[in-house]
Amino acid sequence: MAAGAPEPANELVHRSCPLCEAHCGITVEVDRGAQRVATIRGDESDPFSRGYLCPKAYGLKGLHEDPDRLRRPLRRVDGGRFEEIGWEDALDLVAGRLREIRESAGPNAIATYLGNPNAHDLGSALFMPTFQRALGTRWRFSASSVDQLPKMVSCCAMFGAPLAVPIPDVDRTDFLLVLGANPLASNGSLMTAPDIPGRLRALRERGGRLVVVDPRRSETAQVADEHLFIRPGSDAFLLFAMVHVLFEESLVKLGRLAEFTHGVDEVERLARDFPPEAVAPLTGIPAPRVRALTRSFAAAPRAACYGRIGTCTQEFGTLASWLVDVVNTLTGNLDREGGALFPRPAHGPAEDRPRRRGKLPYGRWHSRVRELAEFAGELPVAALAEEIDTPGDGVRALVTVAGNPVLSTPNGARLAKALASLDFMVSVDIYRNETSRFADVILPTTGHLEHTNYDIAFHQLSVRNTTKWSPTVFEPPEDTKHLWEVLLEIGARVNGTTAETLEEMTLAKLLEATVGPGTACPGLSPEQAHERLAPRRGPERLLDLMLRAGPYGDRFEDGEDGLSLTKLAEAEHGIDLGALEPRLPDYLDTASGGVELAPDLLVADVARLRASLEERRAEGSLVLIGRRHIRSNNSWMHNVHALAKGKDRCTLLVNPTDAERLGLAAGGRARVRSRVGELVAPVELSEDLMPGVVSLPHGYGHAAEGVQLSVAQRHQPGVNSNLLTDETLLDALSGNAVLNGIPVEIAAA
Ligand SMILES: Nc1nc2c(c(=O)[nH]1)N[C@H]1C(S)=C(S)[C@@H](COP(=O)(O)OP(=O)(O)OC[C@H]3O[C@@H](n4cnc5c(=O)[nH]c(N)nc54)[C@H](O)[C@@H]3O)O[C@H]1N2
Ligand SMILES: Nc1nc2c(c(=O)[nH]1)N[C@H]1C(S)=C(S)[C@@H](COP(=O)(O)OP(=O)(O)OC[C@H]3O[C@@H](n4cnc5c(=O)[nH]c(N)nc54)[C@H](O)[C@@H]3O)O[C@H]1N2
Ligand code: SF4
Ligand SMILES: [Mo]
Repeated sequence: MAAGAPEPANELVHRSCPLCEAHCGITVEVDRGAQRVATIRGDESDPFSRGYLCPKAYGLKGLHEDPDRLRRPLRRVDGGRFEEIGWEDALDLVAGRLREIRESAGPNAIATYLGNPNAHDLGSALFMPTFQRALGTRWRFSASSVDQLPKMVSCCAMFGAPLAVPIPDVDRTDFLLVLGANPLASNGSLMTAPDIPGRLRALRERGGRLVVVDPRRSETAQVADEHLFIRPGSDAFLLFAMVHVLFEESLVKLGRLAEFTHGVDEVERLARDFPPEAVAPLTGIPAPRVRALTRSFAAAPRAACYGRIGTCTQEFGTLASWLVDVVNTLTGNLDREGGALFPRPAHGPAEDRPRRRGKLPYGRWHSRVRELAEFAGELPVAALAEEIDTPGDGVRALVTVAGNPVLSTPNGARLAKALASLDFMVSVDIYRNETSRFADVILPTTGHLEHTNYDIAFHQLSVRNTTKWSPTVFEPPEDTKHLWEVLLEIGARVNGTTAETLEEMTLAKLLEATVGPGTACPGLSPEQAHERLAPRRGPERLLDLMLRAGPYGDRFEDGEDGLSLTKLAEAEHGIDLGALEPRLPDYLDTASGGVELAPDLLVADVARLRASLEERRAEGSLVLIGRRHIRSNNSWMHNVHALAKGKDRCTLLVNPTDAERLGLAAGGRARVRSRVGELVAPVELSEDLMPGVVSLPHGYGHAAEGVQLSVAQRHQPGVNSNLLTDETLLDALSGNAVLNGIPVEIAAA
């Protein structure tokens, strides 16, 4: 600020926006007198987001002030009414019921479901494993299996860890091939990149090429050099055809990757069955265009292939996710500047960590009813309802944490019915919504501006290495609890111990892995490190340890200028740690130590794809896909007036040709029916949809009884698209739900 300028009346707090993966830097201007948010701006000094914001950031003010947002625990009393109760009573009630059920029916009678906001909350990320262990159940579900689970499976098999996801280097690539993602609306996923519009503009301004493969001419497709319509669910065919062309036309050039990549010959053999000409009837993309696309991708000096939600939430999600990285590897773009690389986040792990080199954490146990395989300790959420409503030793109690599965998982109607039949349910949630209305107890946690945060998951998935600390904006009000505190309180009470004991256990486990002989801090004992971390507590203490033992850390050496939480917090706009750099083969944690281009699990699944190729399923049937809107965030920002106002967004988009055939008119209403359910939605005509494909966004359907979302109910109630998605349609390998490409029948209503 210039000398002599008046002091700002309001205080400025710099932190990151917790709403989506981009985690843009925001500057919250606080009116301390009124204890209100005066305004929220993009932080121009944030080295990563450089002032960029989308409209949702401003919604944080409305979220903070929302009178419908819960501040006190609620207990359901007769007639479906809820009444406030004190924290002690609420926690005792929850723990008492969970203990009873565990004692009478075993730990697996309790299930957990974790929603998306857990990935945005440091306290949850660090203490959730302790909480899950305290409950002792194997029946763990999360939003992962309606999202990126296929990518986690393929990356774990290829690179050795579920989060070893190669990230497209958008800032330096010459060719970005996007399948099934619409970052102009979503702001990027498994590709943390604030200001996607600016970054894509820069790509094209430097002469780079953007190609989008999508059944809808999405906002991203509209700014691309080329858009290819694809039949939903057929990306694995397209990608295999590209691999076929790479081999057939001798375009494979692994470069330095050849030294540590296994299975290239196996991939060549598999791809023989998928020439572009054979797959064209399934994808709807003519063979010459596939050949041209492959040649130009291979010829680009630096190229990145990137697939997201559309390529995961489909029948061959794991194969498609794998093939994205196969294309990157075969063209030498894996782990290369301008290709797809592995970030090096400040919280670690450090390069000198011990490796696991273990077996794939897949199929070690199975769900009861359909025998679906576990992955990394979780079961597919498409099985949750049947695990409750199928007689036998099923799930009797459910703990949801920041999730709304009634609106976000397939066959929401069946799940709602199942939830109503549980012996006990607790929702750790800030709203009484479509899911938590079934809970016996709702435990709200502090608001997003009332706790510190660190974007631990998204620093791991960034297009650039950066690090940023988010301080609290408002002190939490009396008698409120942070999410991590609620988790530890429940876990402790269920096991007759204290939250503090569980916290110390969590720390001890992390200390064991980060300090002492064989670690990045060999000269320090866990006891010494424990002392050095005082007086910090909670997530902050764990994060300080991770940062200090991490790749840029001070390693607890005095006088070193490495990172610690103190140093990070002083850098209030965040710290730039530089562009992504090659990390292979060192980074890999596969059993062989190399890149597994043809892992057994994926190779075995190719038979299923081949069979489907032969079937040549009936064309002409209508299929449903989803979409996202920049002002919406899954199911839960719909109660903020600034975002919810405006025209109806929950419309069924229909191509005019289909509309005419079906007798639908713009502004009219359509009855949409699938195997599992039906709904009525307003019709919007759109040339942007591939004929034969209709689109309805997810996360709506707020009109249900018992829901306390008054703004959403008034402005954008919408309908629940997951009344149509089918819990029996899965990517058979990962168990991830198919949410795109649902067969539907449509008629005028
Ligand atoms: N048809 C279809 N379905 C989909 C998708 C799709 O594309 N199409 N997308 C899928 C994807 S990618 C995802 S991630 C899932 C999301 O699925 P979910 O995670 O189940 O749903 P969200 O809508 O994110 O709900 C978040 C919940 O957390 C609560 N919440 C928000 N912040 C906090 C907090 O700080 N503390 C607490 N305690 N609670 C909080 C909200 O009130 C809300 O109840 O939906 C999936 N469902
Ligand atoms: N504004 C906003 N931002 C969000 C969210 C939100 O709800 N709203 N949700 C956040 C979450 S949890 C996530 S996971 C990310 C998701 O981020 P994205 O993956 O970018 O999600 P979408 O915008 O749904 O884009 C998916 C695209 O896939 C296309 N598609 C559907 N089926 C197929 C198919 O079979 N093949 C191909 N090639 N394409 C297909 C759809 O038409 C759509 O354009 O967004 C995050 N950001
Ligand atoms: S893109 Fe929007 S919602 Fe996402 S972090 Fe940035 S401001 Fe928040
Ligand atoms: Mo997601």
